[in-house]
Amino acid sequence: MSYFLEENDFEVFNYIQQELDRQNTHLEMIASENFTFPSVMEAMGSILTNKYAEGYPYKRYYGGCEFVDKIEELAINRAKKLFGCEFANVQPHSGSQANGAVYSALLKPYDKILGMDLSHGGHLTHGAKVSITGQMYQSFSYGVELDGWINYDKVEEIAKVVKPNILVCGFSAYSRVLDFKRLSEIAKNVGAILMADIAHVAGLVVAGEYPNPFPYADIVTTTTHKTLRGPRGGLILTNNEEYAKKIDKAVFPGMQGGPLMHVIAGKAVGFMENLKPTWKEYAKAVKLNAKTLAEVLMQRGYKVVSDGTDNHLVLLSLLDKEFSGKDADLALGNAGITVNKNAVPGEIRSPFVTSGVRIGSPALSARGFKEKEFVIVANKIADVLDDIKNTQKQVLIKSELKELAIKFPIYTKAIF
Ligand code: DSN
Repeated sequence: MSYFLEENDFEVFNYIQQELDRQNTHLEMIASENFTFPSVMEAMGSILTNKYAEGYPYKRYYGGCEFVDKIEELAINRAKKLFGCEFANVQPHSGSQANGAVYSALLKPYDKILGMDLSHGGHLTHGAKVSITGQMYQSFSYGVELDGWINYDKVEEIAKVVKPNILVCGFSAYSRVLDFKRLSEIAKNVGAILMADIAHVAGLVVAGEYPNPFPYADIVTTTTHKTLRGPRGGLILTNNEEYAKKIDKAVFPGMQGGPLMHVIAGKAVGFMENLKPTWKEYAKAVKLNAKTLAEVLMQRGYKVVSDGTDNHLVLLSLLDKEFSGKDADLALGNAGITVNKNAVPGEIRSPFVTSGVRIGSPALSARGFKEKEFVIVANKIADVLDDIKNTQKQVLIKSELKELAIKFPIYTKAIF
């Protein structure tokens, strides 16, 4: 009997090979995506997927956990070292699960969440009405000003009226630094817990390239696959022992059953990469490349929300254009540049259409693109948008960018 995918299920194998080709030859600029390390994929593709380990290290409901206990312990210790905190739960299957577990640990149904509005750059799990977090709890939101910046005085005014149990800060589409100190003062003044969801910027935080929400935030959540470049998954951190105990219970047995031990091993391996001195170079490049992208786009006459970026993403506003975010997303896709349409401050179109695109630097930085290449890419983006109906130009740019992409190979094989 053959164990290999190619011989056992050619259909799936074949699509994975096509996806390998897509990842190698297109320019991946979705701000929340990245290319993880082959060592992380090796751990994720390992026999650890076979093991049930409900519970926590050395307190399991199953036998045979002596080695997975060590692996989870490594992941926890590395996470604590990276973020400089006392407690870590590495079991959430995703960022949404992590946020849901924090709420279920610390809130009663109909308690109040105050988070950033989804259409202003927040996340579904920050209390959006279409999410369970906006249905099970009373949710309220703050946003950004028309210039794209958060006005903390306004956040404070809203917090004073709402009196939330949890104030959530963090974002999916905000290109500036958050003032965690000010947010913690606002939270304290209204008796709220401050939860910072740093999914987008965690990889910059651990490199010292973005402020660490500790010691200001009571709880920090993140995904492990965005700027952190680890496996797809979630993580919860705190310095508060009482919260930590409640959070552990909320993750298991509250929300999840068996932890994904192969992913937890991937998290441990990813955290090891984040602890290396070379990680700082990567994080610096991510920021510099995003800044370069914003500058070139502005020089080419495009409106960048907040007139620049302090992190890994650029939010391009197309409010002054006749075409939408959806049109831009499609045209750039045709030219081999993968981005996503995104709402912008002062949005006039539906969430399915929008007037903006979100463009990120993490994945191209992971394959070694530097400022020089980002200047080329930013100009190609402007070339496509300047002449958005010209599909022939898009085909030509796609082949030029493919030439550029293959000079920076990322993976030689798809299956590890
Ligand atoms: N889907 C993620 C993003 O693109 O930002 C958030 O979960």
